[in-house]
Amino acid sequence: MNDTISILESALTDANLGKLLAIPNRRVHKFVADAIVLCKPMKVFICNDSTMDTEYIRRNAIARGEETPLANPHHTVHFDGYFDQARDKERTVYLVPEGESLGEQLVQMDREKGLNSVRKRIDGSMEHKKMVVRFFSLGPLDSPFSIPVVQITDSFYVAHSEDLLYRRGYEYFRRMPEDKEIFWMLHSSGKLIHSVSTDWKKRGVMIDYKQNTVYSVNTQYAGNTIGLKKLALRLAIRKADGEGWLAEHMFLMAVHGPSARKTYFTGAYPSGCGKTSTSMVRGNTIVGDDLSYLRVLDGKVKAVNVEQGIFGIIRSVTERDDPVIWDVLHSNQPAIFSNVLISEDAEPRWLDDGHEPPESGVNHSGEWFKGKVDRHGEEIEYAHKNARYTIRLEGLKNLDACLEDPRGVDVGGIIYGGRDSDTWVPVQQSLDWKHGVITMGASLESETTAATLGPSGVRKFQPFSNLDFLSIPLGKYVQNHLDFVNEVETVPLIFSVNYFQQDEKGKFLTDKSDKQVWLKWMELRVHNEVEAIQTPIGYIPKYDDLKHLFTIYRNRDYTREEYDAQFSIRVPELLAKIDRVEKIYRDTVPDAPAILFEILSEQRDRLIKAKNDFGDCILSNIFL
Ligand code: SPV
Ligand code: MN
Repeated sequence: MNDTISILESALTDANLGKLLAIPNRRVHKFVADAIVLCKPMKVFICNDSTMDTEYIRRNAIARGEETPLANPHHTVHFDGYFDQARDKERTVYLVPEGESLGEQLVQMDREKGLNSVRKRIDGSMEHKKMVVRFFSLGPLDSPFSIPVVQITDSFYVAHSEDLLYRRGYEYFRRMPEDKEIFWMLHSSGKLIHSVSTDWKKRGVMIDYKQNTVYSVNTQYAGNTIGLKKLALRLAIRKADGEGWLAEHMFLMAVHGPSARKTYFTGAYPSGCGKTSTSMVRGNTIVGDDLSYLRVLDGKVKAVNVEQGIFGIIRSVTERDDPVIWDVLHSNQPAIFSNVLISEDAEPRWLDDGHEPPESGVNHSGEWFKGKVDRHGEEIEYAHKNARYTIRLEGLKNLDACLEDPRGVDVGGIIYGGRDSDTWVPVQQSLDWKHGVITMGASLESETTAATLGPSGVRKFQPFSNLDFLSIPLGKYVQNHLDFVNEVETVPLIFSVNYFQQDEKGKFLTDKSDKQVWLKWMELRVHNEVEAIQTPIGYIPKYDDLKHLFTIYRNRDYTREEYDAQFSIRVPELLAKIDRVEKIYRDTVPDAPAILFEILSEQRDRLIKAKNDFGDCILSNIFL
């Protein structure tokens, strides 16, 4: 009998051993055995996705205090530690073998050193705990897109969240070929006091891409712990790089056009910049809100949602603005709320929920009362800005019928959007694919939000909204985007949007709900059913077309003054942006493709000419 089996036999009950060995894959057995030797769990639970097993996970999340039941019996709340409320970019590190480098933009360290360090932290981390082993698929099952993942964790909250967010894969693991590439995730919350990770100063996410393995330790916040979300994305980007496809931080939705036509769009916006809310705009249908895989199949660009649920920011979700989400969050659909406040009557409360703020309750700081301050004397809000809800997509009224299509949906357009107060217009189309990849995707900047640790509101370089998750040198990644459509007949159009444009006094120039109009305009452009103005920065909508769309979809008059304020071309800001972006690529991206600099410099020349002809702030109509 080999080592692996004897380790499993001594650590697992017969029932659990039976479930594990029913998966005929020796690499799976070995990963579990190695994790047992390292983490030394008191017990091991293998989840076979039966109702009994998935319910066991949910019940244990509650019994162990990782989740607290709410008045609605299908709802729970999970709290992360006070200092563990967002993704920790600095402590998310690639383990790079000697002689390799991922470029200046990515946090990395020597692989051997990193492995030693993380293994030390995770050694014995489950001594008084139970280890949970789960099997999932990223992307639909039995599809060219599927990637199987094994998740090991000592957090029932993580295992429960994944049950809502990902496709269960136990049966898929039983039937897939033994040599199928697998992603491996090992997580421990570490030492817990009151169910919260206490060693957060020693937290870390270590990505060992050589072994397709990610370690996460001493943290609970989903963005640092849910292996299938951003941890697997980093491995998927490398796999995609090797195989000629794209793994993206993008929503996927169908915009409904005339005569019930459905046109699919992906959209890449940094965290907290309207990605989920765009994918939920009413009158359209959602496939996914956060992660998409894009492949060329049969000469077409096809996409799937990597996930089957939403881990969405709950701040500002209101009955009026987000009726579909609101309904699900007030229904019998399962939901986990995180870092909201539990009111005296066991209801979840979040910031800007459209009701009077509460006076007291329990939140991520413990017992909360109005006026409570932290150790620096700063007032603690009643819920965290990055508080979230976790739900399955299946309960949404606006769910698109193609979520599980194993061949994906045809992509008509790709949208890049950031939080950009002074530069980009609300919507525009690139001059062509390469222009879109370089001046929109590769040039994206956005002001920071509460989704990552550190100050909010600081303008940051955010290429493709995917920099946080990039696991290959940035230049290579840009080149992959440029090359992606080489064999494609109908190339998707590329657009940019900006919902955060302000005037000189800091007033927002557009309303949240206007995104409906921008989407419908883009849909018409994909089918060449509306004209546009060719400007130095791209194709911009004509006033009359927007006026018409505002009447239909917003039921209001859209004035020429609004249009002029929103769609004027702000030349000095655009030139400054090109300078900033170009400098980053020149100084820190040695493998940046030459064409990137050519396209930026052509755009700069067009803008300087326009400035000489028409001044600093140019009405789009001048280019008619
Ligand atoms: C994001 O921050 O982009 C999210 C949530 O989608 S997290 O799981 O933290 O990545
Ligand atoms: Mn995201």
